Amino acid sequence: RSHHRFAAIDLGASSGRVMVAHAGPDTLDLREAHRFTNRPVRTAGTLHWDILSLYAGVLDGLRAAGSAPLTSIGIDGWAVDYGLLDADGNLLGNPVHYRDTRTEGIAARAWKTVPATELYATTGVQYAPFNTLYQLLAARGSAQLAAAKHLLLVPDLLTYWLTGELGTELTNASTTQLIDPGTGDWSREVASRLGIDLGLFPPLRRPGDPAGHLLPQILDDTNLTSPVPVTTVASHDTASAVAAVPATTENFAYICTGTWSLAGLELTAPVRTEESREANFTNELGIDGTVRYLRNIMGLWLLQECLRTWSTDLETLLREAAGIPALRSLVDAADPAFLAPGDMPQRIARACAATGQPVPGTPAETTRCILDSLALAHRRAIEDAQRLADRSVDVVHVVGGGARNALLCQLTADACGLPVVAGPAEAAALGNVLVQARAQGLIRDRHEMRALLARTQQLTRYEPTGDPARRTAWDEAARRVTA
Ligand code: LFR
Repeated sequence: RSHHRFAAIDLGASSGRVMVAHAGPDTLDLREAHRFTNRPVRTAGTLHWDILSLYAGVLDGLRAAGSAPLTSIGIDGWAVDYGLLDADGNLLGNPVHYRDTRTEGIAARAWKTVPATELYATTGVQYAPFNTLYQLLAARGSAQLAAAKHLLLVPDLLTYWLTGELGTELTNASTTQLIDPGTGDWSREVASRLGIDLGLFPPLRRPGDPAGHLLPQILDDTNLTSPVPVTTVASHDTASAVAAVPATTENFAYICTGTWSLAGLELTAPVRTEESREANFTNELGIDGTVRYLRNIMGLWLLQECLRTWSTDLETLLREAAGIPALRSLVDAADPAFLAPGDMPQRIARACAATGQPVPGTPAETTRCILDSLALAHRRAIEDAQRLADRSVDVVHVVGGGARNALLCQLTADACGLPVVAGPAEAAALGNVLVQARAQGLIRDRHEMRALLARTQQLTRYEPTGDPARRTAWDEAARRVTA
């Protein structure tokens, strides 16, 4: 057979999905077998992931994948969060959600032991309150952490339940702020100075490594035909998505859009200068030892959270927003005030009022404010990345769910003054599949992966506006807001 059948489990902040793909040297098609919502739950004041419900969704998805043989399965998901296991392998409590506020003020205390500059010079990871490092410091002294034998990042936890095997996948581990992206190994000195026990992490594995086989019980539950190998993929969803950027040249920037916008460059070595730290750029690891040099931008979360308040449909909002004059009010899409769940329209209104700008009065106006602000944040990230990494790009690839948002893509092209190539929307799942296909020897390297994507996926090109007045307006807006 020239192509094989794969399953990709891809867990996002608002939904999880199980996708089934046929992939080979000339084939790449993907269909959704099952999608399930990911709804965080607050108990006793702490925001959690409902991990058993997600796992049940994964099993439903594998059942829906059909009983034809699967060559392998791969799992990717969001970064930084983890579950703890006791010595018997039982989960100790539900994983805490990165939007929980338990890490407030923790980083500032950690920096008294290891200064922020030193921490960045080693780990290259941008400051975010939820980095695994700060979560572990927040949990220090808890009975739960004291009882823990193993720590598993979320995709690694699901892999463990499916196969019984323990491992720590490297691309995701690079988001813990405990890895040195220059060596691809743990920053042992940082960990020991901060009192973090690296022994909690099972051995590192890399994309393409085997991760065991589905346990007999799971084969029974899902009607899958044995044996079904699980392959380690780039288990950080953003790493999988970057692997699936359909670039045809070297000089590209990417924006992985979903709940977050992760905007930046693919490099061969980390950039850990002071300037880079001050600009809050991160050096996460990608496949083949590449570095994902990017900035985390609050992303479509701002809009998703508004939609929860409004219960209006997105299509209508985007149509109305497209007709509203550009750049009337802008917010800083990186402002930590927007991180936690809650009344988003009100927080945006407050931010506009506090900066003396017109306060959006309707959902469509708020939507426009969000999309303009996001496009501007994309521009700033891509400009800064080029300057800090001393590289230049001539195209911006938008992948992930936001690739379907034509208004956001056009505004991003206008703001950046560069063509935007949008798609694939299911980049994380495709990157997941392609790494599995490569592990089977069906595809040679990441360049072939990208060429296959460019040949097989439907992509949409957005040219920046040629209108000099509009270009000037974006330049002025960029000076007005810091993001
Ligand atoms: C995107 C993502 C980002 C990470 C954030 C939190 O889904 O993985 O890369 O910063 O979620 O884990």
